[in-house]
Amino acid sequence: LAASLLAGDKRALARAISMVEDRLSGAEQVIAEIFPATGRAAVTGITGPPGVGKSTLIHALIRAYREQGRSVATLCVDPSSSVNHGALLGDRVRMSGFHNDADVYIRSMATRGTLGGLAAAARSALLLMDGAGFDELLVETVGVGQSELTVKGAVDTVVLVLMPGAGDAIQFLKAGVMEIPDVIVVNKRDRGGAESFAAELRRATSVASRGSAPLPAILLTDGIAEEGIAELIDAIADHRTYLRDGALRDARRADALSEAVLDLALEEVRERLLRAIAAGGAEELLETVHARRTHPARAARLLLDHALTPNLVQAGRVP
Ligand SMILES: Nc1nc2c(ncn2[C@@H]2O[C@H](COP(=O)(O)OP(=O)(O)O)[C@@H](O)[C@H]2O)c(=O)[nH]1
Ligand SMILES: [Mg+2]
Repeated sequence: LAASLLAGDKRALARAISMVEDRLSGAEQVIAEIFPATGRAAVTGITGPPGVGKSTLIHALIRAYREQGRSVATLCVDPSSSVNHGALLGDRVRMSGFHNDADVYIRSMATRGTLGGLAAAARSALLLMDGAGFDELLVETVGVGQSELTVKGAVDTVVLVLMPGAGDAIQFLKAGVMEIPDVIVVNKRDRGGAESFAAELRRATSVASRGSAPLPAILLTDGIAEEGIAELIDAIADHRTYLRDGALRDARRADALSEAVLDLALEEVRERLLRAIAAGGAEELLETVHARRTHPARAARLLLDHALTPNLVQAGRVP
């Protein structure tokens, strides 16, 4: 499977992503084999509230990148809906124009268990797309504020999509609740009020400056008429140049990988603890806490030691 995936086989890619989603045991082995070949794709996150036109813009971006001869894989991560939810289905229909293009791959991913679990699955899916040799990876995530940043670390360039009247976003930006994105798109400019909204955004982002980083480019688009798309592609390219010239891209990616390792380790610790507790390994210890002979912080440390000690497994206390 890994060999087919590395050769660019989209069916192998689809299967590997499903394995990741379903947490099948072979998934880790596939990732292990393709991981050395990753790190080549340029990754752009397209984020923003529901209904602003993210999917529509991604559709236009795919077409524009294909005109440049670049292959494109997109991942739509929606923590709020199941796979059968209308929004995702709508995405599929809207994007089906690329069905016969071997250099386009489109995938949706909905909630599985925890948000952390979804973020981990999304990160793995991006690695797999990268390994399959796609030049451009576009990740659609939903939300404003902090909730949308689940895969931020795995993304080189963050594009925030808004539409005129989305005043919440301006408040979030001003208050520093939301990190300032690399590019801001005011979509649905055909609806009016887009220029004044963009001006407000310009003020908000210059107030909430972020050190030496340049202010985000602010662009107006019409996703349906596909207007402003070339400018958006240019703004993304400019941000890439900025990252490359400052050697920031590799530093960011290194940070993201470190973070991924830490996240996975935390998840593993959590799972081992829960398994140890489920296996009854903590009962006696907890009884001593109930009897107030062991205080909670000490019990927690003991539990952690037990859960992380492999010979407990050998002793048959943890399955
Ligand atoms: N008037 C107008 N409608 C748009 C524009 N872009 C997208 N839409 C419509 O807005 C709705 C939501 O678009 P969608 O791409 O699904 O938004 P998403 O939830 O952010 O992915 C759809 O009905 C689109 O046809 C635009 O530039 N102008
Ligand atoms: Mg969408």
